Amino acid sequence: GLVFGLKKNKGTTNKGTTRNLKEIVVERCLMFIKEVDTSDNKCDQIWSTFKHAFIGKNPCNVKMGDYDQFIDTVHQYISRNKTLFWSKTQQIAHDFTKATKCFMTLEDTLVGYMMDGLTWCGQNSSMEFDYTYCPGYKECENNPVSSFWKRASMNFAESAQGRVAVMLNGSMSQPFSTSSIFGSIEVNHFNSSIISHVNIISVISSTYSGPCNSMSIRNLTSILKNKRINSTCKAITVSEIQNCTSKHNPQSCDCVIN
Ligand code: N1C
Repeated sequence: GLVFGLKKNKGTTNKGTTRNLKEIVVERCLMFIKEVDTSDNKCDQIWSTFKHAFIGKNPCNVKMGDYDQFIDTVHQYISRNKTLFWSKTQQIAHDFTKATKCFMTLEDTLVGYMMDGLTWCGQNSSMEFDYTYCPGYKECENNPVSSFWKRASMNFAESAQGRVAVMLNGSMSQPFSTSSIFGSIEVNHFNSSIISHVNIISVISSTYSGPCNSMSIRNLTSILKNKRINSTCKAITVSEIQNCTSKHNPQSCDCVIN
């Protein structure tokens, strides 16, 4: 079975809007600006454009485009050669970026950091949040949370430059899936004039599984090739990654992704 990946909220009952949503989001925004990125951002303005995207709307009718204004309000610089994408490897990808700081996932940018792990939705004909229930992907595709992550991912992928990396789950039958956000949105928004190379990391549980020449990963390679983007693939085990990240030396960046 899977020893890593996305375990949060799958198959469990839906929750409503996270209590104290505004306080949490604004506090995270202020903290991020203070500690991580001192760029010119106004957290009250960011909060109001975020809220504007979904408040007063049917929570099954919030689309990616509803977050356009929010995305434009957040000013975020993403350094070259640092972007890490992932699909079905949420936990290990974030453990890696937290331990090494060599790469940035969407959650290491202001947009993703503010909303990580939260739930939100509004209601038709009311200016209130719904604290009892928010629809998930199974109820309707155009829900506020899913549309947010799609829109944020699109922006993140468009701004990726230089050598980028993606961690896929090599223990699954389809490590690269065209129905995932990575496969359906991010890859399609890679800008081949600014991306020079994609490092595909197939995360596996043992050295005998999930080679890079599976149909699924070859499909990703050929999609990238059609976009004139070079790629290489390397299989690495969960324990190798954990060994690399526990050393805390500058070499640990190259140890996983090179
Ligand atoms: O559908 P996925 O993975 O391929 O999406 C992952 C991909 C990453 O590269 C990220 O840049 O898209 C971005 N992304 C997030 O950063 C993110 N944080 C939390 C996409 N989704 C994100 N979530 C939630 O996890 C969101 O609710 C979405 O539906 C899942 C997708 O996870 P996945 O299927 O493992």
